[in-house]
Amino acid sequence: MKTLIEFINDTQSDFPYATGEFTRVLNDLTIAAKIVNREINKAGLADINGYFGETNVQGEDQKKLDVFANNHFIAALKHGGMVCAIASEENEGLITYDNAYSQKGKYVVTMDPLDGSSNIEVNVPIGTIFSIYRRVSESGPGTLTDVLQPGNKQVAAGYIIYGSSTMLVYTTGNGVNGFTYDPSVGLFILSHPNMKIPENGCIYSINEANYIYFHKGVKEYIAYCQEDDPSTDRPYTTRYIGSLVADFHRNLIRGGIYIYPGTFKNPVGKLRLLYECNPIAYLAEQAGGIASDGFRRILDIKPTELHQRVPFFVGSTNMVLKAQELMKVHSAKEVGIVTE
Ligand code: AHM
Ligand code: MG
Repeated sequence: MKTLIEFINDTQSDFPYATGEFTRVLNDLTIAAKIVNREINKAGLADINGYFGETNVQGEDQKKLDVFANNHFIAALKHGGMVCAIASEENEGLITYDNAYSQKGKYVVTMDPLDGSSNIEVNVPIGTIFSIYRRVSESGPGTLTDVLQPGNKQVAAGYIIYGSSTMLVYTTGNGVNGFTYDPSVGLFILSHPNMKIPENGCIYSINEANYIYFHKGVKEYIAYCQEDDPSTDRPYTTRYIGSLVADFHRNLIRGGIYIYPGTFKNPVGKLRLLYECNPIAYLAEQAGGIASDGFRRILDIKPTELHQRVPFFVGSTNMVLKAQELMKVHSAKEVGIVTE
């Protein structure tokens, strides 16, 4: 059995960024993840324990779990002192620090502290998604330029899935490895070494309720998935949890495609580039898959805003390529995507 810390130590020489500081960032993220995991497991007790916006017996306000998660990830990273700025889904602006110690941090983190949080009350898997970048500014508090880097500059990315078991899946640009949390000893144990997404898959994941708003290319891809062709295992099967981490995790293991496309109503879709699509895209590529907005590689998009949204097609290489081929019935411009 190899623990996460042993694994990081063993693989330090494999990648250039694994200084003690970088390891500390990863470690800080796992500390927060353990606390969030403990809290999520108690979510079913919400009503009797007075969570979610109630006041507890000490007179403290009980935060919603997504706020709770956000606070704990920010606190852990701040305490670690290796990160000079954080961009979080829960915060409109960039989070920076006043103290000189944290301002020295070489890294910036973008994160969605609790993705799919609308699924908490129904016991469906949810997740934390994160990216780590090297800062580009020289000194002082982190800046927007530090976090508005294209995904191809990520030093590491990963997610924690709080599911039937809790797992950390991450990459530092040298493949993808998965660690299952053993709560009895409080350790993440390497359980899924060198994860690879099958080149072909049979699962497509998309919220088909939005079908009437989809562009022709997306509709044609759905029709393709539903055609009868036993030689290519079609019709495929549809699975959609509505938790990106959980949908991606399943497709990573079994093979499949996840799509959150742009629509007539929302040309840029729903998912956020910095802390949802970029980290998942990096993991997908590192596992042998691909990720695009239907036209371009996600990791090459130059972000202009913290909470920028982007259409998202990610998963098994041949499935995403097929979807991209069918998307060509329209140009990117025609479906409202600005490519410069
Ligand atoms: P959130 O960040 O508000 O939780 O939204 C992101 C989630 C993804 O996890 C999920 O894949 C998607 O939104 C589901 O959206 P929809 O309900 O429109 O299908
Ligand atoms: Mg989210």
